[in-house]
Amino acid sequence: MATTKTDPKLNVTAASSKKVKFYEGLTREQLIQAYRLMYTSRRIDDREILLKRQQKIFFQMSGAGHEAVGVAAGLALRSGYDWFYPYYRDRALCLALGVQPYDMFLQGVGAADDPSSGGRQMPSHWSYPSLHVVTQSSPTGSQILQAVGCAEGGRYLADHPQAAEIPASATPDYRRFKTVTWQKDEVTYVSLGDGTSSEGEFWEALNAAALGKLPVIFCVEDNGYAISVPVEAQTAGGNISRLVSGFPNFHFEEVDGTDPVASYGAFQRAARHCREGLGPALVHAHVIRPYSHSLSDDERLYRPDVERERDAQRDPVTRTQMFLLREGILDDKGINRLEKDVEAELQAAVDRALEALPPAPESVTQFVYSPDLDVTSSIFETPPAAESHPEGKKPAPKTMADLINATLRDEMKRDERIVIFGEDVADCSREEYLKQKLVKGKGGVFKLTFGLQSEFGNDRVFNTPLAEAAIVGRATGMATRGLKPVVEIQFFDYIWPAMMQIRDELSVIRWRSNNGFSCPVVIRVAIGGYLTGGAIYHSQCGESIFTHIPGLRVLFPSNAQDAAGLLRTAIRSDDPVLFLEHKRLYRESYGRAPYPGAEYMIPFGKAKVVQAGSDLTLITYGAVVPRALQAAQKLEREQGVRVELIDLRSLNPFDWETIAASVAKTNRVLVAYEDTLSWGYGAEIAARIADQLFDQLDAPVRRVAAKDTYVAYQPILEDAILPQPKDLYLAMQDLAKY
Ligand SMILES: Cc1ncc(C[n+]2csc(CCOP(=O)(O)OP(=O)(O)O)c2C)c(N)n1
Ligand SMILES: [Mg+2]
Repeated sequence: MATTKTDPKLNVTAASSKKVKFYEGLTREQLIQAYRLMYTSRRIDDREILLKRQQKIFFQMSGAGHEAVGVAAGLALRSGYDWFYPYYRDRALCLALGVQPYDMFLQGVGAADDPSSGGRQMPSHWSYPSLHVVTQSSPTGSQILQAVGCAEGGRYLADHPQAAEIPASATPDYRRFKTVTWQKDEVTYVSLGDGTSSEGEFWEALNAAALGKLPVIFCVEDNGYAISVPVEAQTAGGNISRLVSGFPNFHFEEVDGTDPVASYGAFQRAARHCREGLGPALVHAHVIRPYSHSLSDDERLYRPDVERERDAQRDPVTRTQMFLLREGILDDKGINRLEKDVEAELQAAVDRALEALPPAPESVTQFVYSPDLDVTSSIFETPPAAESHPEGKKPAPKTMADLINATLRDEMKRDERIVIFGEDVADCSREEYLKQKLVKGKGGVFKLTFGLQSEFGNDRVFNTPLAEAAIVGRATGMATRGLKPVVEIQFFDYIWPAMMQIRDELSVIRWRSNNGFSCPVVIRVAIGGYLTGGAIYHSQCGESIFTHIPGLRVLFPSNAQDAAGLLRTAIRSDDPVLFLEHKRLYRESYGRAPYPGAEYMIPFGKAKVVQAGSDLTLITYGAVVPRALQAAQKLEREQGVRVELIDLRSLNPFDWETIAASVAKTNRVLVAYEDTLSWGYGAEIAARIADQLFDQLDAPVRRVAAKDTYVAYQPILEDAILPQPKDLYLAMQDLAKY
């Protein structure tokens, strides 16, 4: 661990002392260029503020006060080589990396040609694929874990270069649509504000980066405020450097971020530490915020003039100008010429941007999902392999758990970009125990990943810290680089810390970057109840919360063969997938099957008609399928009512055609699901049927689901809460009477 501290009160004039005459290695030309970029950045902010007041743009977020540290990072790191997760105040960094002012104004006007998002995101939400600037969002801090994953992805590719290859003969999969690049000594930069350092994801990211000795530079741009909250009310002790100093493997810098020369030195040292493979670095840059938080904020409400004037004395733009004059690098005339040049450039850029065309309204649903690989297409429809029984003996059918494990194994053999991680998914983190055959290995609390670490090594299958946001956030960063993380969330009940990453990042990255980036992660989750003692926190469903998210595919198989076929399609697809595995079905005797082979796939959005019938349609999925079958068979036996049972198995997309065809035949529908009744998944299905198939109905659309409460521990209560075959039987009997 190394720490370099530059006094934040350091006056830039100190740079004229003999010792730092080399300006930390920056040439006079580079210093002039740095000033030009800083000045440009500030003037873009001023221009935008004017345009906002004239209602020609719709939002403004300034980078004022953060120019020096941004330019320093941009000069110390390599555009299109290193990777960047900048936050909204990093305008100067983006300019230093090569973004043009015109591109920034295109963002402001929301133009179709805005390279960051095509008018989908606010300005200052940077995304420039060719420069390796990865699409940013508005939640402060959700970029940090992804940066860690990005660095992990780069390291993995450097260690497995053949993973980047796309086998010519392969059935199409996501790899065809990803250009994968990496550098052995690349660095990932990520920045955040002082306030954002309070987010839990920041600490999860520091921990993961330190554990993995990953080449990430965390830059905390500390302007002393998070909107109106001052740093001493935000950070215990008022200084983030002090709090993070215990993390091992880090190089720390605390620097005056209004001084471009000192900041450049800090970034040079930080980058060297990372490039040499010694671990991550954190640059804590003290900056200022000369304008209010945003145009919606008036800082005079909580900051007195005296404090604002004190800040103004450290303004990086004026200080750098003074520095150039004092050092004799530019004279008054030179400064004037440079500033006039910039003004003319910006005027031309604004004029052009104001002429730019807006995006077409018809384009709004473009890039919610992959435009290249349609998961519902027949490419993903392959037959199960023919069974061969050399000794004439049929092998015992396998459980869902067995087939998921076998599918993961075969896909890992086929595609070296697949990495598996999560809590307890490895066989044994202390690998030497496995090597010495002292232990057999665990492979997941439900043993779904058993044997994979032993077979594929611990850089492809590994345990993570107990941090769900980190699991999904790191996976998202890796997938952005072209890997295929297949991660596990141990229990659906504990997916919630990852919700920000799933809802605001994973699912929306393709859309918000206008197809500039994508991250087709598979998240496997053990879900559901009927466990006899599972109680509130090991029985939850809640799939509709995820089917409500555009951009996320949601699957919920009810039997072993479907699980294998759908998981394979999920892994090969180009979209993020939530793969829900019902715990109760893992080892159930219902739905066992022989392994359908290493190429067996089922397209998404195709339901399975479990049994055909003419009197009533029962639509369900997951663990309700065997219960529904039981109820339907009893109803036919006892009352001669023939039920068509549809197992949706794919919840988003879902198979409307099969539903509509069945309802046209039976004219009666029951929708059943294990989740709580109100606002559940079946509510949408029922509403669509009522809306679009009204003419076909002879009876009301009915639902059977869990009571609107929590799943209790005591089995008598659990039975009363979750839908039982008896409930399904009674509802169907009632509908059949219409
Ligand atoms: C997760 C999240 N919570 C709240 C907000 C609203 N918000 C936007 S910026 C901000 C303050 C951020 O302060 P800081 O991290 O210090 O960055 P600064 O704006 O000062 O550079 C807040 C609370 C948000 N965008 N995201
Ligand atoms: Mg701040």
